[in-house]
Amino acid sequence: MSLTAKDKETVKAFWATIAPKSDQIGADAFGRMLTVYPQTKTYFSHWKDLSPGSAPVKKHGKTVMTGVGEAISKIDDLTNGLLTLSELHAFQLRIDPANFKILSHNLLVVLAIHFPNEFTPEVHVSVDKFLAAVALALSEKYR
Ligand code: HNI
Repeated sequence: MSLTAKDKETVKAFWATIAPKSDQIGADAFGRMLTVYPQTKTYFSHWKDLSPGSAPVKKHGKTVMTGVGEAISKIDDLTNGLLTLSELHAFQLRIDPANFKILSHNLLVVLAIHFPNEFTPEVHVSVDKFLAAVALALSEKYR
């Protein structure tokens, strides 16, 4: 299930298209994850307001999208490229890696809502593969 050259090209082109709305997409996806999968809220219990659209949710949504953008720049070697981020999530934050899939799912949903015309089945499959590869790379340090 590795990314083909065509997948990489598709992901990069799509990400360039969504770039102007990146912050909003991050915030919506992250806020949606906390609402639809409330078990994910345990990691953020130290925040005052976990409701969709709140200041910390917006801020962290932006942070996550920065991470995804970084992953795109390292798309040819995600395991090494995301090593530091994997260590952080595994050893410091102790995030159950099942949550990476949950966030990916929410990102796909929000991308489809914001870009119904651009989010074709072809884009969907490549972005899904890419996010699965990112989740795998982030899980690397758990072994
Ligand atoms: Ni995640 C912090 C990227 C999934 C919980 N996360 C970060 C940071 C980045 C990041 C970047 C900031 C790092 C730093 O400060 O150096 N996270 C990503 C990416 C994904 C992801 C790219 C998946 C695509 N993180 C998740 C998931 C959870 C998660 C699924 C939990 C459900 N992340 C956290 C927490 C922090 C965090 C918790 C620290 C937040 C804080 O309090 O500042």
